[in-house]
Amino acid sequence: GLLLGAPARAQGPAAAPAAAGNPVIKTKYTADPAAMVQGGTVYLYTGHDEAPNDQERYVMHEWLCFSSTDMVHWTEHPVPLKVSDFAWAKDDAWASQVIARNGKFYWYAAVEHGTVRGKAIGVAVADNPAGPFKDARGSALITNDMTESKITWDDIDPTVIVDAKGQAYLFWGNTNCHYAKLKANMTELDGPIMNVTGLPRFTEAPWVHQHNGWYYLSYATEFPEKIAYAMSRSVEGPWQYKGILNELAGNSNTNHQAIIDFKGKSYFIYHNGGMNEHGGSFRRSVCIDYLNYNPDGTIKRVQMTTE
Ligand code: FUB
Repeated sequence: GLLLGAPARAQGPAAAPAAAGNPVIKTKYTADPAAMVQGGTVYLYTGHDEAPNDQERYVMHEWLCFSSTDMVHWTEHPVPLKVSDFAWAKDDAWASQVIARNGKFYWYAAVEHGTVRGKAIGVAVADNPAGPFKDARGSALITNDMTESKITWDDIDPTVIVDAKGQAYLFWGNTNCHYAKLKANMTELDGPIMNVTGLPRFTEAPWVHQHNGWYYLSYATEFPEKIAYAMSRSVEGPWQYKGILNELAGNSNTNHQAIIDFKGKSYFIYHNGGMNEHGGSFRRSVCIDYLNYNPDGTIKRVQMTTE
């Protein structure tokens, strides 16, 4: 969590306590964070773990959006996107990411396809970061074809970036990490689907970001999951593996990260299963810690905190 010095001073009997400390969202179980900076505001997008306390399975029907100007106090917005907003999808609001382009906001999200067996990736669009979002295509952008992998959940966990030349790329995958160019309209692929090589023990959850002239591809490795990362001068690689970024996320088999710079600091946003006695792999919670780069661009291991 973020050590902020003195807690906010109570302003009277009705004042709420300061909202600092991990997990950052305490009112709901949240998972698979993605974050986007727009001016002086950070938008945090998450899945919503709705599994009853006695059920050990994913129950996820919608995504959530929170915003903050200080990374400590978060305001929840009305539910901006649900599985049912994709008419072709049937369930499973899994991991996602939102990006700004040409004055609009594009949300890439993994769901269970309604008619094609397996997971698929859709894209929704909005005029505002908090939505409301609507399906931008009326069909999946990526659909499982079962040719490359026998698993039905290999087309998950989209991450999106526009590189320094203005070319947009979508990365995604489980077991194999895929990528493809996006057209300028952000709703169609532009060319073939490629595989990223050089990512040892890739499980899922790629996140691609840029910092000081480097591209970073962080991802969940092994299972239970740690987060590892690779660096490259080009978003098309070659990627050089740089090691583990953070350790197992307490009490959750999965870990899933977003990395941003905001107001001069860098942040590692992830989830664990530590909110309360019911927390775990299917009732996860988003946490935030500082991320620190070394002068050569490599990243120090994240120190997970409870504050
Ligand atoms: O939340 C469902 C799935 O679990 C995500 O898509 C994976 O990244 C893992 O966190």
